[in-house]
Order: sequence, then structure tokens, then C-alpha cells
Amino acid sequence: MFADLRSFLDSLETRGQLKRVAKQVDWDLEIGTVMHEVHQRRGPAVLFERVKDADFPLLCGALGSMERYAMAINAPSDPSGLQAHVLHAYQHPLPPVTVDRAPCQEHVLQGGDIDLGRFPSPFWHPLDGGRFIGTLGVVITEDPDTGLRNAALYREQVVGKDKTGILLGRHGSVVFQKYQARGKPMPVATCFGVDQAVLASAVMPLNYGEDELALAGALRGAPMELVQAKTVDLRVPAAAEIVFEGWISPDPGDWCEEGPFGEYTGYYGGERAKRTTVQLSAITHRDRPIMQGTLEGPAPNESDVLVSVGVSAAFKANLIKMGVPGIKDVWFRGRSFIAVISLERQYYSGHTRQVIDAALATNYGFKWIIVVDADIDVFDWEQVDWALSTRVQPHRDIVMADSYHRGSSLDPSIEPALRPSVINNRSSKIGIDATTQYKGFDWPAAVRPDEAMLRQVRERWHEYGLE
Ligand SMILES: Cc1cc2nc3c(=O)[nH]c(=O)nc-3n(C[C@H](O)[C@H](O)[C@H](O)COP(=O)(O)O)c2cc1C
Ligand SMILES: [Mn+2]
Repeated sequence: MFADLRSFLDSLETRGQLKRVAKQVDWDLEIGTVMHEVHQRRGPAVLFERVKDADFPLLCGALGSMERYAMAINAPSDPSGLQAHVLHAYQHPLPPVTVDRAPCQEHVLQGGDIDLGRFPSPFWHPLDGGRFIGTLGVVITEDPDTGLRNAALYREQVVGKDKTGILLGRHGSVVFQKYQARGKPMPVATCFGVDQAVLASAVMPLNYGEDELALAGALRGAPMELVQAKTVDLRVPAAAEIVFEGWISPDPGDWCEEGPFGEYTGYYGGERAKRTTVQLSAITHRDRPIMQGTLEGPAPNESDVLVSVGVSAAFKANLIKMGVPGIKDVWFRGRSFIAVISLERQYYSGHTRQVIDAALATNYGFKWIIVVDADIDVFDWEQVDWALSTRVQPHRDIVMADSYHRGSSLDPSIEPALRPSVINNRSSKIGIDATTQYKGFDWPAAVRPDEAMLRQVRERWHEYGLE
């Protein structure tokens, strides 16, 4: 378990997994481009120590590999073992505790002292609508009816010295609509440089009312310590590096324009429009705080790792919760819209179709649901490709769902008129049965080496001089 981000960074650095850049870098496209190259080269986490015009350093790529993600939550780094670890945590949440004093409040800035310009916020991609300070900021809100907390990552653009435009997502927008219906502003806190378990949990599609911070406690193996925020009635991670506290007005007249941004789809998305805007009431931070951010966009990158692992585990947990037996492995290729599910075996005819229907009912952000047999490794796209190629007759094995499912406003394949906003968009979906059982005939034997000979060859591999 890591006490805070800093102890995780020490551990990364000891293993050569964190590099410091002492040279001054420009927030204007340079940081984004350096991180593009780092991700292409499957490089380390990077701490940019001197960012032009900013007072504080910026950390990027901390969770940019499966290995570093696994290190952060002390889990095995093979995809299947890592998924089992995250799924177990989801099934055994550990609620947070409250503390009185917190490092994240060593400095408290209010009124005229609030100046987002002091914090590093890159202009990441050439056609972005501005500087995005919130890419790995954990946005905390509370349901006004139940008091239940929500924590998620929603992009935030700097739109003033003390204002950010925010693209509230799934649950954040539910909470906001409840405040709006009461004509009241919504309190919000964005937390940066948190224990990395919180980033892992904040991107997981939990059900409404399930606490991402209780999941984070389970992921890190100890309850999160929270402290009461200074100017909003919310509790925030005590060890966070930086916390923005503020309010979102229910009145669109108070909002600023936000977007577009180079999105995970590989396209710019969320075109310039008036969006919910946070009016900051305080910034609190640790002594010499470390800001954290990430280069969004197409894989390979940090958010691909972050989202793939967490979403797949939550997806699997929810299929199990829905009573579907025999789920073996699940891989939702996070930054794509494709989910692959393998079954231990089909326990009855219609089992595959049940999986497809249950997957559709989870309301997650995928369009393609591919179900395969146990012999296919869902984490290996070449094997999925083989199953799709040789086990599917399109007229028989494909289910097309109508266009009334929740889609993504960032999915460019949907006609713009059908995706005006995060809460208003529609998508059709496809389920593909790439299994072999219950199709009414026997399959030919698959081509594989003889097991005994394979074992023997592997044991004597050095003898062949092929190393
Ligand atoms: C770097 C990054 C940025 C994200 N930005 C947004 C965003 O701007 N809006 C959004 O709806 N989801 C965004 N997400 C995805 C959400 O964090 C994710 O779907 C989360 O599970 C939503 O939580 P919720 O269901 O509690 O709303 C982002 C994810 C990552 C990794
Ligand atoms: Mn949530």
C-alpha cells in the first residue's frame, strides 16, 4: 500500500519507471507531443519539473503501462490476474474514514489568490479548444437526496482565472440534474495527485450509488482517509496534492464555452459549446504540490491502460451479479467500443444469447459484444480475430440491437443530430456469437501441436541452439 502519490513515485523511480525532465518545457503543445512519443515508445512515467509559466511540476504517464498500474495497487501484472484482483476489490469495498488534518490543506487559497495560471495545464493537441487542466482530476459530488458520493474523471478546461468548463459524465450529470431541478448550485471538488487507486476506481463504471472511494480503499488495501473540504460540504482525499473546490450554477446563463478536445476515440470531440462551469471557491494544496495530467487520444496511452483494466473488471462483476453463469474472461478494449467475453463453456443452449442480452443491459459504452469459447484468450486480439473468422455465419450468429441504446456523444459514427450531448445520444449495438457449441453440428479439430511433444520441446529448448 502507498500512503500517497509521492511514495508511489519513489517506488517507480527506484525501478527506473519514472524519469524527471529538468529542462523547461512549454505547456503549449510541447508536453503533449513529448508524451505522444513516450507512449509510442512504451516509455516511463515522466515528471516535468519546470513547466513554462507554472509554479509547480506536472506528472504524466504514471499508470501508462499494465505493470505500473499493477504496482500502484500491489496486484499481479498479467491481464487475467490483474482483472481478478480488481474484481475482488469491487466485490469487497472498504469505506473511507474521516480525518481532521490533511496534507492537501497545507495551503488554502481563496478569493483573489485563486489563480489557475500558477498550475501547469497543457494545450495538449493542436485543435483543442483551450488548455485542459483536468484530465486526471477526480471529480467528487454527492447526490442531494441520498448523500451518496460519486467520484469520476471528467475533462476540465481552464476558462478563466478561477473557472473551469467541465464535461460532466454519466453519474455526475445525474447528480447535477437533481441540483438543477431544485434551482441550487452543485458543490464539486476536483482532486489531483491522489493515491493512484482512486484513479483506477474513478474510471470504473460502478452502479449509481456505489462509492468509488470505497472501491479505492479495497484496491489499495486500506481505507481512504478523507478530510472535510474548506468551502464546500464534501470530503476529499486527505493525501491529495491539489484540490479545486467550487460550485456549478444551475443557470446556463452562468456557463462558459468549453471544447473541443482530442478525445479517446482518436478524434476531436465535444465541440465548442456552453457547458457546465465550475466557479472555484478555493484551491487547497500540499507544500510543493505535484499536478497530474495525461495525454488523451488514441492508444497507446495511459488512459487506455487505466480504462481497459477497470472497465473490464466492473463489466465482469456486473455480468456475474446479473446471474449469468460461466463467465470466464472479459476484455473491453477500453478506448475502443469492442468488448470480448469468453465462457467457461455453454451450460445450455441460449447461454451465449443470454450473455449478449445481459451485456446490452449493462448500459456500458461499447457497441460490439463478441462472445467466444474458453479456448480463445480474450486478451489476444489475434485469437479473437480467428474466432470471428471461422466460427461466425453473419446471418445466423449476429444480433443487431435497435438504435435506442445509450451511446457516446464522442462517437463520430453516430449522426451529429443523434448525439447532441453526453446525456442525449443514441447508438445501435451488435452482438456476435463466435462460439461453437449448440450451432447444430460438430466442429473440425483445431490445429495445435501435440501436447506431450510440446512439453518435451520446451523442456529441451536450449538443446536446439535457437535462443
Ligand atoms: C483521462 C480521462 C478523461 C475522461 N473524461 C471524461 C469526460 O470528460 N466526461 C465523461 O463523461 N467521462 C470521462 N471519462 C470517463 C469517465 O471517467 C468514466 O466513464 C467514469 O466511469 C464515469 O464515472 P461515473 O459513472 O461515476 O460518472 C474520462 C476518462 C479518462 C480516463
Ligand atoms: Mn459513479
